[in-house]
Formats: sequence, structure tokens, C-alpha cells
Amino acid sequence: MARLMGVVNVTPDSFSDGGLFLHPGRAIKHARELVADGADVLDIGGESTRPGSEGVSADEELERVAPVLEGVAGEGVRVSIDTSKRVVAEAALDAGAEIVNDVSALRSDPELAELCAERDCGVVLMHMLGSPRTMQEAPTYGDVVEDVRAFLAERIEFATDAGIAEERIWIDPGIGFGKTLEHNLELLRRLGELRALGRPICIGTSRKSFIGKITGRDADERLGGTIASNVIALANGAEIFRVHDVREVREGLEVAEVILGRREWAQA
Ligand code: HH2
Repeated sequence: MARLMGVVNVTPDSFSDGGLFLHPGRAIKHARELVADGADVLDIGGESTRPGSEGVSADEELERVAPVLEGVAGEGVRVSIDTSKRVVAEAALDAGAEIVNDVSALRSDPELAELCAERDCGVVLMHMLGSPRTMQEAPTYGDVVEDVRAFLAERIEFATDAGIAEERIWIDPGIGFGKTLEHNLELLRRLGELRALGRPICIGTSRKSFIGKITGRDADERLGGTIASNVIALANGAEIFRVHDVREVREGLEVAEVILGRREWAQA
């Protein structure tokens, strides 16, 4: 069954909701709404990774996310921390988070893998070409799907060598992270090829610019494209869907699962 990861961006500059939830009270309220809308996991992040972004210090990132982590503890929802930094991940795990979602796939901070192994938490390994600052400068691949598959295979090996249990790992092709429109479309079309890696596939298409390129819509008007791309990802093997609009995408995925014969449905 599809699992929904609701995005909580505690940042001034995220590409679609920057500044909306920088105030902890607003972020906590939003997080509770996402839980009411059916989020299985809340993905809390204090650093934007939008193309061109420079990153923030660990202190600043921690200052942003700490009150929100505290505010959602005890809500009965699993929490993941969207970070590449050990100190931020450690504080989040101490505050009850169970998953580390690292867009650098354990490449940024040499100490993060060790922490994840020690704490036996879930780990999301995502593909990115380059860094957020440079990743959209003419990204090139041999075969994008094969290159992403090989990268993720290598990162799974790195993680397990560091002592992280393979069962704790989710993989993510990193839609929009060093990819052209055509790369993103090819990855969504051939997502099933990543299933050979044997780990659940997490996908993040929500409101991303490839949708805007197709529909001509701004980031806050990309819900239709977000639902369509998540339904395709579901059909092609994704299991965890990282989205801003949890209720609408959950309903879309529910209908798709019934059509695909993957979900029981009985008329009330
Ligand atoms: N996308 C973003 C951030 N984190 N994590 C995973 N696993 N997969 C993704 O596709 C992914 C991610 C970017 O989206 P958002 O958080 O909305 O924007 P920003 O980085 O500007 O805060």
C-alpha cells in the first residue's frame, strides 16, 4: 500500500512553500494538518535544496527544526529528518525521529552513516548529480536510469558496509536533482528498473519544475501534475510518495490502487 510522506519545510526559501512555515507554530499546525490528511511520515527539513541554493549552517538548520520536532513528538506519526548533517540528524533522532532522509545519500557528512548504523534508524538514499548549487548546470548521463541505478547500488553497499541494516534503506532517484526534463520523464517511465535493487522506492515529484515546464504552471499550481506523476510512479513500483499536498495525492493514489487491483474496495 502506498505510504505518504508529508513535506514540512521550515525554511525561508524552499521552492514552493518557502517562508510559509518558518515560524515553528505555523509549521507544527501544518504538520498536524498533514497527519489529519493521512500522512504516514512527516519529512521535516530546515535547509532548502532548490537549484542554486547555498545551504545553511548546522546551527541555523537545527534552530529551525528543533521546535517543530518537539511539537510533533507524540502525534503518533513517524518522523523523518531531511538533512545531510550528523548533528541535525542526531538531535532529530533524540527528539523521536525514526528516519534520516539524506539527499546526498551519505556523501556530505562523513559521520552521518556511523550515526545511522548506531541508531538503527531508517535511511533514505537519494540520487543527486553534483550539489544543489550546481546540479542544474547541463546535467549529462550515459543512460540516466542505468547511471542512477548504479549510483544507488554503490550507496547501498556503502551504507551496509558502514553497518546500516539493508532492511532499513529506502532508495530515491532524486527527481529534479541534476536532471533535465527528459531525464526526469525517463526515470519516471522506467522507475521499475530500480526495483532490481530490492529496496522500497521513495519518489519526490511534488510541485517540481518539470511539471511546470509541461503545464506552464507556477509551483503552487502544480497539483494536477503532481498527482499524475505520483500515479505513474505508483504503477511503476514506487511505495513512498513525498508530497506537499497529502490529502489530494493520497486520494489519487487510492483510486489508482483500486484500479490496479492492489487495494480492496467495498461499497459502503
Ligand atoms: N526533494 C526535495 C527535498 N528532499 N528528499 C527525497 N528523498 N526526495 C526528493 O525528491 C526530495 C527530498 C525538494 O523539495 P522541497 O523540500 O519541497 O524543496 P526545497 O528543497 O526547496 O526545500
